[in-house]
Amino acid sequence: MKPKLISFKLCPFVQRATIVLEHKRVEHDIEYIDLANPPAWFIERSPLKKVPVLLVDENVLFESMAINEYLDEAYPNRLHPHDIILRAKNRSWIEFGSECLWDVFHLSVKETEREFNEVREGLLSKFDHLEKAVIAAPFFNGAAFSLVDAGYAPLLQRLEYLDKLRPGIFDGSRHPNINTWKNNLLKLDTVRKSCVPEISALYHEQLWKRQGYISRFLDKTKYSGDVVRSIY
Ligand SMILES: N[C@@H](CCC(=O)N[C@@H](CS)C(=O)NCC(=O)O)C(=O)O
Repeated sequence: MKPKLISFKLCPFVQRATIVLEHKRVEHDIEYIDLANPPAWFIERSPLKKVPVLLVDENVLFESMAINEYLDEAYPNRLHPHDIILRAKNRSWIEFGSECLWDVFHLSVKETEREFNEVREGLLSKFDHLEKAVIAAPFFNGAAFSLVDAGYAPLLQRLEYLDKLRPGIFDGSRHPNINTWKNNLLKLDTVRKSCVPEISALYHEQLWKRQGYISRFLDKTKYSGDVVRSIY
């Protein structure tokens, strides 16, 4: 049976898994759920009530990186490095990327410019460390695309969207390796196909519903009526 991914269109953690599914051309089904109103079967089956969940026969896999490691081991063309130290370091940096993703989430919800800038500075300080670890020629480890690249592409994509709205959030001169790596990842077919085609419009709509400081930079003519605030 094909694996089935339980997804939410805007979730960057789900996108980590769809990148690997695309990259390895794994035949799979996707079911999108509304996280604001999750179905009862999902609450029942997802231990943390979070997406992604991957259903493999009767098994419920959860946590994006556990899912990606399963996909990497189950399908040909291994993405994690062979060397055990490099593999462990990649796992560490993926975990670091999850922390950065929470910063990007906070950039979307903080209400004042001051709070927004505090989160931005926290993220850029994390990037000072990441910058030294990224080879970016063209990928994190060098030539080969790996799970760590899949772990960061959704984050770098959202950062790009935010930076387009309010230029200067990301600083390519402070983080040139990350900048090159970001550009290399965002032009990959597997990354472009890993989310729904309307992702940037959906992301903007989500920013609007979150009504954080960044939403001031959206084109307000696109959003009419009363704002129904929601983090989803
Ligand atoms: N550590 C998890 C994070 C997954 C996560 O936070 N997913 C969010 C959507 S982007 C979610 O399902 N949130 C639902 C909730 O917290 O109720 C992973 O890597 O898979």
